Amino acid sequence: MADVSPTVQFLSIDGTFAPNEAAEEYLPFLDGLSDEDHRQFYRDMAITRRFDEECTNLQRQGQMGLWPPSHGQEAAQVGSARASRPQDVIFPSYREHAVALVRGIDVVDIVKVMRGVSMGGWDPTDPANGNFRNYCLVIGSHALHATGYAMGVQFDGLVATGNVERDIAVMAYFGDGATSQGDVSEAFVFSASNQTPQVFFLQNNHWAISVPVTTQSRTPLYLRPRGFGIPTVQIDGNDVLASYATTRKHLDDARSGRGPALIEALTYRIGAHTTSDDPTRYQTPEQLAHWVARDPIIRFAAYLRGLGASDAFFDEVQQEADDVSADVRHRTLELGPPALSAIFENVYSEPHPVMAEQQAWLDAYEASLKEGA
Ligand SMILES: Cc1ncc(C[n+]2csc(CCOP(=O)(O)OP(=O)(O)O)c2C)c(N)n1
Ligand SMILES: [Mg+2]
Repeated sequence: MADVSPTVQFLSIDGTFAPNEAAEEYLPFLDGLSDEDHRQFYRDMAITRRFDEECTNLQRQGQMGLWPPSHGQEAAQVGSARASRPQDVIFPSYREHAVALVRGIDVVDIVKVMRGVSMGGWDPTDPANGNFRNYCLVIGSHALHATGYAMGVQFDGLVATGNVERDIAVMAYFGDGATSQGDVSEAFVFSASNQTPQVFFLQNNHWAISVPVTTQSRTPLYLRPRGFGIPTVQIDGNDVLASYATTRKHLDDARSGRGPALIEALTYRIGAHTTSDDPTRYQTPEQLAHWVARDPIIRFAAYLRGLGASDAFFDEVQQEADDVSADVRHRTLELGPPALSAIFENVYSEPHPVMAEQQAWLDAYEASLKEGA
């Protein structure tokens, strides 16, 4: 395959800054990053890792129905999210906890969704929520929502005006498994045809629940959208700088009217698909060890130490991460159960006789239990 280009990487596995050939064109997009920006990348990743562990524990203790971990995918998420501008609009799937954190979502709102006490968690139209749309559990469907939204941005003339504070790019996050969905292919067609201002951010974590990516595709996934006319790049998804620089370039291009792009971030789901799953049934210990050795947070910590970060910095971030997770635990325990009536709300936009009948039946049933007690 002549057009297989190497994977963009800035940081080698031991944290040395050693951009490879594919990274060269993206080097200018690291310009302007301060020491504090680098430290923020680390902080975002470490807090997300800690939050994610706490949520897994809370689910095990019966506080949530389900938890989809982000462990291992923090660099792909933080680099790309930090590359976006406030006015950009983000369409996540259900594992983008680091992106949610960066965009300013109160992460307890994610817990509410997984606990079943909220239908959507947060109001995506509230400016406080960073243009971060709701989590989407219907695989791949939000790629279409994102493309439709990006077409709307074009209709509204909010792209390529040269106003960097106003021009909007759209970014959709989805997984390797999602690329097998028709919705994603249709999104590519409409995006390419309309040259929409958007980035498709594909986290190839090598698994769609228990189905390996090798079963999903006979070709590297980043080559596929090229057939639709969408430029693509494959990156080391465990290198936060690669994720940042490539996303920055392609979001900038999108905002300035140069059309869409897809970034395939090669990463790995360390552990379970969700807390309902037992990955030891299909992940081999060797493959797991290979990827654990490429942990994105350990790699970036080594890089920061090379830049002079001290133990005091890492201790401070650990304390901050512990504080965030203690707060999440505290507020989760206070959430209580969902109201029973909630299952009838939002089924129809207006009152509906069948819903009223079912609710009356449930109320009578609940009352009968109390009578019998
Ligand atoms: C349309 C649809 N089909 C099937 C499912 C069940 N399902 C939930 S997650 C998942 C795998 C998705 O894998 P991938 O896109 O790689 O994302 P990852 O979970 O690895 O982040 C499937 C098949 C679903 N939620 N929606
Ligand atoms: Mg996957």
